[in-house]
Amino acid sequence: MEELKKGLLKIVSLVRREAVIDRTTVKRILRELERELLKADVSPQIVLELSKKVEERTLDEDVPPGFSRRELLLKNLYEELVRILGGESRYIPNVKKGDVILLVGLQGSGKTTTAAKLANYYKKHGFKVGLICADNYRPGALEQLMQLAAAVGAEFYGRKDVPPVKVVEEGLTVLRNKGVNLVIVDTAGRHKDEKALLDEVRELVKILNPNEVMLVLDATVGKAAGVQAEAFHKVVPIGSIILTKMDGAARGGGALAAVTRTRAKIAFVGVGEKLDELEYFDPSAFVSRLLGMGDLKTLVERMREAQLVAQPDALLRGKFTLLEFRQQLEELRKLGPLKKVLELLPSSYQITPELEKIGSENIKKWISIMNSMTREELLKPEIIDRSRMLRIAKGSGTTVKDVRDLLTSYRKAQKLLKQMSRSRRMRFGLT
Ligand SMILES: Nc1nc2c(ncn2[C@@H]2O[C@H](COP(=O)(O)OP(=O)(O)OP(=O)(O)O)[C@@H](O)[C@H]2O)c(=O)[nH]1
Ligand SMILES: [Mg+2]
Repeated sequence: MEELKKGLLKIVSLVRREAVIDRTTVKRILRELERELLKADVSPQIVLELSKKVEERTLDEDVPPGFSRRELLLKNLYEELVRILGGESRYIPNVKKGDVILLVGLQGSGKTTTAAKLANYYKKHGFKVGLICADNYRPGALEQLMQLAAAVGAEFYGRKDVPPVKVVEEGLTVLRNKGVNLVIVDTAGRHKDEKALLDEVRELVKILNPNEVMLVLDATVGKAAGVQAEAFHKVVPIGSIILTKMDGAARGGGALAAVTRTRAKIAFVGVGEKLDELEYFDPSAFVSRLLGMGDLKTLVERMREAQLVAQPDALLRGKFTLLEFRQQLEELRKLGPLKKVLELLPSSYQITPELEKIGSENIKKWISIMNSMTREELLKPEIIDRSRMLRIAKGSGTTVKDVRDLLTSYRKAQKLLKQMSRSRRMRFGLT
């Protein structure tokens, strides 16, 4: 982990030190970033994807008013790092239904320890947790989990004389009868080969139908964690990943980056042997810390806000349907008086008198008109004929003329965006 942190800090200070941030310096900084990430055992494929994305965005996007390209570079670096770490969403067990979590992973990865840590974590969040031991291979596995269950105050079920599939079936009934509303199943990592392990996992999934399969991976293996994650993912849909032993993992950064290729989210990281040494993994907080900037999140948020107004970048490049038009108008409405908003736009953006005339009254009316359209109409405005206009006008309490006015303005806005896009591309020498 330290390796990655050191590398990224170096990049951040490089960004801050450069006298000017232009095409050449951006490229040079990103080559340096690639070197640092590779040193931290991040896989070459991810490194290239990341640096290419940051480069494109930093050179393509307009700098929102009041910010510098330097800040834009930092923001994009931050956002792309968060993205490769799996974005921001998480599994939340359902108290009412009584969820089942199945823990899988190779031998010694830390499943049993993690099962107890999770029980501890969810208990603190108000769940009544039960642990099931589905490991009848390793001697002492049952005793290990039973003791841990007692230590964290969770219910326990396990028996050695029947196959794991039977144990979990019985366990579910027994634990639920005790009022348990979150069941965590610990499985065996020891098998004669990987195929036997995966076969058993598949069978357990069939019987249990778990709400969440969590894959436990040892972070000390570095980017090899990605290969393991993919092997499991082929057999069962992995929802969350837990990386253990991050406390001692010099190559933890590589492991983190590698596992997200399965599209599973990193939910927790294990940072020690003790039962409370499990951390909820929040990619954005994590990346802020890595980049050594507590204030980064604020910067990012302020910039996002400014960009919303100044730079509908995706729109400029892609399609601009009524759906996007409505979204833009909704943003405008949120931001208050239109005139003010328009003043924020960079002067290179020619504001036509048409756009300036859009009063807040119109915005409200237009949004309600668009709310009366079908999705198909929003995506393909050209299909809106007179009879559709009539229906839409009726639905939104407006007139056919209003609908027609809206469509005219939409077309003007579309044309304007096209022009802006062209001039922008020329400014950056992209055409
Ligand atoms: N430092 C550290 N050690 C950990 C962490 N998580 C687990 N361990 C240790 O890793 C070792 C293996 O943990 P177990 O939980 O028994 O692993 P397992 O996956 O259940 O192993 P099998 O049942 O044999 O497949 C134990 O010594 C744990 O204390 C962690 O986050 N940090
Ligand atoms: Mg175990």
